Formats: sequence, C-alpha cells, structure tokens
Amino acid sequence: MAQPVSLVPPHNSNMRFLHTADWQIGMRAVHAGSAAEAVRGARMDAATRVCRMAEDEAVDFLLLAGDTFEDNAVDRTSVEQVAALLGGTGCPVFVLPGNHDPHQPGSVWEHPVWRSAANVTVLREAAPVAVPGGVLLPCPLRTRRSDEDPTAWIPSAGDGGIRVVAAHGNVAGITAEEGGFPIPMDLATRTGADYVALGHWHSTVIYSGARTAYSGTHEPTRFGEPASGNVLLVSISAPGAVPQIETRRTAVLRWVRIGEGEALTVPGKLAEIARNLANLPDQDRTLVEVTLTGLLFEREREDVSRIESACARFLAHRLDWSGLRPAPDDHDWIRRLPAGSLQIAAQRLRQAAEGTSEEARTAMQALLELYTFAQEVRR
Ligand SMILES: [Mn+2]
Repeated sequence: MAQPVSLVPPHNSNMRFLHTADWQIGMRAVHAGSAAEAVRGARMDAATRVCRMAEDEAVDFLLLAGDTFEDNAVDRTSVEQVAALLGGTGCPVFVLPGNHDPHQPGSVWEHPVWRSAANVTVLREAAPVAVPGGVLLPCPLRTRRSDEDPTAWIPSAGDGGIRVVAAHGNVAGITAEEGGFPIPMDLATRTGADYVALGHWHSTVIYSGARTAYSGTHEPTRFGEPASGNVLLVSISAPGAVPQIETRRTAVLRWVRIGEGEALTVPGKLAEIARNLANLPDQDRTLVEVTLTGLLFEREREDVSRIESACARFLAHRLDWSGLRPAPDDHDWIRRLPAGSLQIAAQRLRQAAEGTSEEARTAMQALLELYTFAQEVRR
C-alpha cells in the first residue's frame, strides 16, 4: 500500500496513545442475572485499569472512540464518576460521542462536570484537534442511528504531522450488530490517515496494514464475545510510518462458554467437563455457561451433579442440560430402524464395536452417533 509522502519538513512527531472504546458505563447487565452488579462494577474497574495503563505507559493521550456510556439517560452519578476518573488521569483524554451516547440535546456531554476536567476534551465537533505529534480527526455521532458515513467530512490531505481518525460505526461491507454508520474500509488509504481508531464492535480487530483497528470493549459484556476485554497501545514514529500496535488485556471478569455446539456421544465426556470446570482459574471472577447436549449414559448421572456443584462455585453460571438424551442400554433400537442401508450399517458397526481395540472404539462412537441421529429424526 503506497503511503502519501509528507511535504512537511521532518520534525520530531512521534505519537503514542491508548485506544479504547465501548465502555458502556451504566449498562444494566440484566442478562448476567445475579452477577449483574459485579458486571456493572467490573466495567468501571476495567476503566480504572485503562487510565492507570495510560499513566504507566506515559502515553501522549488516551482516546475513547465512542459509547463511553450505555445511553444518554444513565444515572448522572455515573457521568460524574467517569468524568472524575478521566479528569484524574495524568494525560490528555479525548472522548468521542458514539451511537449509544450521541451528542444531542440532553446528552451526557451537556453535564457541567465536563467543563471542570481540564485535561478532558469531548470531541463534539467534526473538526481537526491538535494533539502532540499531529492531529486528531474526530467523527462524533449525533444520533443513535444513521446510514450516513460519519467520516465523510475528512479531507484527503493534511498539513503534516500524524493524522489519526477517531470514528464509531461499522466498517462498510461487514454487517455486525446494529447497522448504520458505515465507515469505508479504505478510509486510511483514501485520506492518507496514519491510523483510524474505531469503536462500536466489542471484539478487537486490527486490519491488515495496521492502519485501521477496533480496540473492542475494555471489558467483556456477554458470553460468546470473542477477543473483547482489551485496549490498543498505538505508536506511530512519523507521518506515513506503519503504526505499531500492542493489544493489552484490561478485562476484570471472564465469560467462559463450555460444550456449545458439541454433542456428547461417548461416555467419559461429562466427567471431563466436570474436571475442566473444577480446574478453571479465578472462579470468583468468571461467569460460565455450560450447555450439555447428546447422550447421557446411565453411569454418568453422577457427573451431571458434579457439573452442577462445580458450576455453583463461579461468580455466576448458566447450566442447560435439556439437550441430553438417555443413551441406549441395549441394541434394541437397531431393530426399530427402518429396514435397509441404515439398519445394515448399524448392525455392522455393532459387530465392529465389540472388543477393546481402537477400531472397536471408533465403531462404537459411530454407532452412538448413528443412534443420536436416529433419535433426532424420530422426534
Ligand atoms: Mn456503538
């Protein structure tokens, strides 16, 4: 990818900053059940981690790329807490309004507290803002939803210095979560931006070329959210230089999913799941979701109880074993199969499954898979 050549005389303009987004402070987290309060607290604790990291790393500034708050109606105490945290961070802080907290009448950004935090700038305008080493090009959102590209105003060339876009939305061509706010994938190339700092997606995504990235949320929000709970430490040595990006972990809580999409067809798997659960670290800071589907063998019933009690030791758990079906205790089911190739296959597998060889075990597994399949079809 060709980079535009800066016509500005070389000056010491390296830039190092922390890119974060989607704090969503004030999230009620009802989906976390009894752990909702812990989940809400963790978002604030992780935010504190981000600010401490900005200080420890002595970055030039901290950038929040949208959705700092869950919505514009959040408790004003939360607004004051976040403003105090950012205001107490020993570096400049830039905060972009996102689609959860758009800059509009009555928004969180009208709270007077923002005026008293001297180091904090709310990026209310789509206009360049000078930062150490270059310029920030903010794309604040003013509505919850729009099909307009919030980055459309960005000029295709700058006056020298490193150019960093701060935007919130969906990189065009990929639809994720709620639609709207399309951001062109080639924005960096087209505008000669050194880095496009994005918010809105909860997972960390660094695009090839390292000029466009989603930091992801600093703290996971739900089960099955891959690569969340990070911030990005970005260093750019000069205009046009490839950004060096380090992914740093900030998550306080872990959301672990077990057994999803995996049907159990051989004995021993439930015991294995019980062991794995018991061995998971940081159980008081972990939420688990265990989904059991497949065959339940008579002698394994105790393992289900074992899994239940292992689950209870976590901060929160969701255990669903409604997908388990009793395993066959004899081979009568084979006779009930429709006559023909299916029944013949089952009979052959049954013969092959006798004994203790590796081959016999494979045949037994195939036979039980066939049984599971036949049960599914009959339902
Ligand atoms: Mn968003």
